[in-house]
Amino acid sequence: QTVTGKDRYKSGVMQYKQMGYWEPDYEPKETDVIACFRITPQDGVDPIEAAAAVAGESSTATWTVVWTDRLTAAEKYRAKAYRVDKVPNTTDQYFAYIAYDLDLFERGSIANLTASIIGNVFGFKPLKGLRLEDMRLPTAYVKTFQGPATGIVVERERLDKFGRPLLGATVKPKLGLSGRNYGRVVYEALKGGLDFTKDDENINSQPFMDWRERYLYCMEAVNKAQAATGEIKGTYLNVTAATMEDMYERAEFAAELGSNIVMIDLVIGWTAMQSMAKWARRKNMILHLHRAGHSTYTRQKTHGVSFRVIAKWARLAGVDHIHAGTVVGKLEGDPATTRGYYDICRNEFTEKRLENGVFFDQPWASLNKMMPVASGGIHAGQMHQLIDLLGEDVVLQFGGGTIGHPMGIAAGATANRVALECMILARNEGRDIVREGPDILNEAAKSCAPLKA
Ligand code: CAP
Ligand code: MG
Repeated sequence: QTVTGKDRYKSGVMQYKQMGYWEPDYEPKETDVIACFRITPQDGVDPIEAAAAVAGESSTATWTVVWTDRLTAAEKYRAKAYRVDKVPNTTDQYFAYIAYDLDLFERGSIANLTASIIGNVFGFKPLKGLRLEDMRLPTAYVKTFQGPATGIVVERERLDKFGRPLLGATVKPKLGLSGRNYGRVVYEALKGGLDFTKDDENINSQPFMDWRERYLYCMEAVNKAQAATGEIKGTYLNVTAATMEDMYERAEFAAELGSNIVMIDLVIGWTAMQSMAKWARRKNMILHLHRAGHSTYTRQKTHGVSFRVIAKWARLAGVDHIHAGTVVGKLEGDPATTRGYYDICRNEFTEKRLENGVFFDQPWASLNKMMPVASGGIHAGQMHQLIDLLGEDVVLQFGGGTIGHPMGIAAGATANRVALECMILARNEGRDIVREGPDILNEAAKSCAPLKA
């Protein structure tokens, strides 16, 4: 059905199909970027016309034919909507597949990719909702990015920690501690058995604690904890700031103090993230990404951008760590979808698996792997579930689950470390940790008062 007359006016001008943005016979090329959108057209709008409109507005088109099209290789540059499927069990949603020629994109720039793919189309009148579900980024395009500077393998080598998840904690309360008290939390948590501590998403340089003061006390704590335990430790110093100049200044100071890791928030934007990734590569620094803000576009299931796409962009952009969900914690996430996110972070080649929400085979062309970070409302009592669901290459981060321990911060860290070690041991002995998990924890708690508490 085509939209005509006043309906056509109501839903915006719709002639994208006619302009050539719908090509049902198109066979995507190996080098095409492909996007899968979930489209919910306005009532009465033809889903195919809606898909063509998304293809048009995310590539070359405006609302009408322009003379200057004739001065370009318009046929090549037009994105092609080539497939529209009804979403099962819905009445008004469709998956639209759109192919983009590689030459539509600048090499190695997420800002450029996103300005096309999510630049205009999400406010389009003919659509009630639009969600970018997944993208296939071809090898030729992946090769134009640096990817994570450190990656999982080298991170483990630098830390000299293998065969188990890494353990971390976000310092709490999020805001209000002085530098000195903040440093105490870091020391206690690291000495108690954690590998990392971490600044929270919203700690930068507030009146109660200047960033320099925080870095100095934190690195003193890291050094003391390393000396006390003989293990390599780290603390993610958040360098998020108002300007790139400030971020570089903070990151340089962190490097001068000998930090092995710095942290940024997703809210700084893709260009800032890529700049920091470039810096981290030069400095041999691990770069931790806190996905602060992501739920504003990932949470709604009929509008926005899925986290699997954010994770893909982040791997291209070159962060080493990325928050990717816990399944069992306080924040939204189901096992199947979360598995898809983890596969995007950690696989050499991410296979299409619709049951995990992954729509395409995704080659990574030897880009390093990102370490997923599980954080948000988790604690030692869930250790068996966390290891079962998330595997070994992950940072398990217990903020409240360390600093809220009844016997204190170091005890909280010890409880987490003992829970982790006993569970890995049991798994390596071939025990069924899902079924026996609580028993395994209780056994270990007999000789570990903090875990018992
Ligand atoms: C966790 C946390 C993290 C969230 C981020 C918080 O604290 O510090 O920011 O985990 O979510 O502020 O809630 P707790 P995600 O460990 O005390 O819960 O990892 O999903 O991006
Ligand atoms: Mg937080």
